[in-house]
Amino acid sequence: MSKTKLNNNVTGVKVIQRAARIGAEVANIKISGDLSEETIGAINDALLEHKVVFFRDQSHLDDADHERFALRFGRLVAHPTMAVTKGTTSMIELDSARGGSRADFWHTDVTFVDAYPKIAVLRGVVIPPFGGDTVWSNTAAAYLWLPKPLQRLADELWAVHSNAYDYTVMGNASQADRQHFDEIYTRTVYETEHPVVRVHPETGERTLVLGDLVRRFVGISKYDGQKLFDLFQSHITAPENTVRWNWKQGDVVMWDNRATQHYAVNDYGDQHRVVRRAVIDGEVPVSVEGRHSVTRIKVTKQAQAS
Ligand SMILES: O=C(O)CCC(=O)C(=O)O
Ligand SMILES: [Fe+2]
Repeated sequence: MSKTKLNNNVTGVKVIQRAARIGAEVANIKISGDLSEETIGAINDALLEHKVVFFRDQSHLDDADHERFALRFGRLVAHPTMAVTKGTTSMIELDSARGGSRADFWHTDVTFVDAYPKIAVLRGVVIPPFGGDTVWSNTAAAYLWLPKPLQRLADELWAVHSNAYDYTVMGNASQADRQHFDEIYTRTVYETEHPVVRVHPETGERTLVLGDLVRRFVGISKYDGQKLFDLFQSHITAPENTVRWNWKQGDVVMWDNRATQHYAVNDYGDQHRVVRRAVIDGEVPVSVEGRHSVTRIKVTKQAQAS
């Protein structure tokens, strides 16, 4: 049964749960950079509890308003390799008309670096009449619902995440997508080791850190690693562990990037779809034993060539 919390007395904000394990709509709110501390606090609480929050009808926002709102949750950071959207200080644009802009694979954003973003704020700029939903999964619930022996196994594992293009994963990628990955997305190649289980710095929950940027597990053969990856990833992406959002133009969606993965469904054909994203600086993950993630490799291609 869907739970609707009473309006928050101070802020008037209403939180409407969308699925049992993840996702809530935040209603009765007009997003801006000038919201009160109480309202920002109420949004942050809803985000920590539900992992992804949805705001309808925010068409009044331009890029500057979007960044000012995001700034209320921390420091804005540019993507390590992708170009900043013109006129913004840090945003990226994903435009379906350009190669490499359909994020149709399960991932947490930017896990190829150590302190990957803690929060992302995504705005629907051009939304097609059908298709183009996004799905989010709860990586804290995925851990919580694992049987104890599998939790203990995950606690001990570490994985290497990289932005290096894996041609075996995206066999049907277009020429434009491949070129985009080679020339822009992997202009600097990173490899970072993260614990498969990180302790969430605000909630203390244990969350699984996996997704399609994982290249291998530390100290485990490729073949065994693939089976382990499939095992844990299947718990993360199980339908009951997800929520799916049908975008309308002007929607804003915020997710806790420390406790979720997402997948942009590529079912809108040649229709035009544009979303813009601001992200907030994150913390270096810490394992259940208190060890921190480490970046092992950072190589810029221009530097290699010269
Ligand atoms: O296009 C979308 O809905 C999501 C794209 C994505 O992966 C992101 O913004 O991080
Ligand atoms: Fe993403």
